[in-house]
Amino acid sequence: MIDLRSDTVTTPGEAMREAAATADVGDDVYGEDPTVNELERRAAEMVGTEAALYVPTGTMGNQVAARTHTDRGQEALVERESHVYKWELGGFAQLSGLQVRTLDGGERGVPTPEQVREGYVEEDLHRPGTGLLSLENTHNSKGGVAIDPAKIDAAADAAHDLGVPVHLDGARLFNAATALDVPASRIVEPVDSVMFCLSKGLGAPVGSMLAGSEDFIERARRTRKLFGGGMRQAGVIAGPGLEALDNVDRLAEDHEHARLLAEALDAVDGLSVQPPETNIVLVDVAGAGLDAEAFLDACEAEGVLGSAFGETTVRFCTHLDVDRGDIETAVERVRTALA
Ligand code: TLP
Repeated sequence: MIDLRSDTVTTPGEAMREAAATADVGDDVYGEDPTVNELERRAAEMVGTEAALYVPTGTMGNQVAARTHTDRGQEALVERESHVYKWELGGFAQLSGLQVRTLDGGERGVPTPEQVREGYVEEDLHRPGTGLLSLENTHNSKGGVAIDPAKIDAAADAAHDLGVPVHLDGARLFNAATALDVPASRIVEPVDSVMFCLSKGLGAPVGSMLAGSEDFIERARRTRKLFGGGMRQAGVIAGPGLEALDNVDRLAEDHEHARLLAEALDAVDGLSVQPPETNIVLVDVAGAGLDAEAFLDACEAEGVLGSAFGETTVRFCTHLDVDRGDIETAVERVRTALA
């Protein structure tokens, strides 16, 4: 089976298993796990922030950030197709008591400064006040598009001018940095916190990082505890996380595979493919007279897995566990599935 459902499906290789087996550990709630401490130090260094916090999942990283930045009852500005809005169980409302106001970030999923200003609500006797702007890069739902740092700067500056802090869901931050050929720290520069996942394209079995100022991370550490994310001898999972940081340099390979996949599938009758910018390929199957589920069932019968991303849209994701040969085989199988 060639599994292109997500870049989360990678399994840890020998080096990661070895790192897990040999990690120095301690109780991380006491701040005594040397492997976690090293991971937090390196992660902060890589994104150019003062500090970072190891969290079990990307969802927890985003939710901890929202809770740490805001007061209950405030509003959060989120993009209408963003992961925090669509796929985190309404966590901003459930876990932080936030009222969410959605902004339509258009084709690339990034709100303009005008939209931020229009969406802002000033606190008064009747109105809750805006407590957060949340952005996403790469934008998953829009097809893994890598948002130009200038666009992030503009939205973040507009929020800051209104005294609103900015969080970036950078689950695939390093994919964005690779595609844009800028250091990740450049993308992170204008925001107050960033979450990035170790468990996606970087291949770790588990874990994400939340990064920001020392003061923010100190408070986020308390929020993580509140959300049940205070871990103990977490070095056994942080060890593979450190290995994952070494996989940043190979993300370009995934992007190249996505490009090859997209080109080949676009040439198939009935399929229309958005040119990918990173490792996510969105395929519109309407022209084949199928909906996404029927198309995916046919693909699965031939040995290829993808995800439904809309009525007639399917997502294929390239990752560490598929090579060029797998991509070529996948294309053949999709052709057979449609025949
Ligand atoms: N995304 C998953 C699914 O939930 C859709 C995937 O397969 O792409 N932010 C973004 C932009 C994400 O894409 C994801 C996961 C998360 C946050 C949450 O990360 P986890 O799964 O670690 O909680």
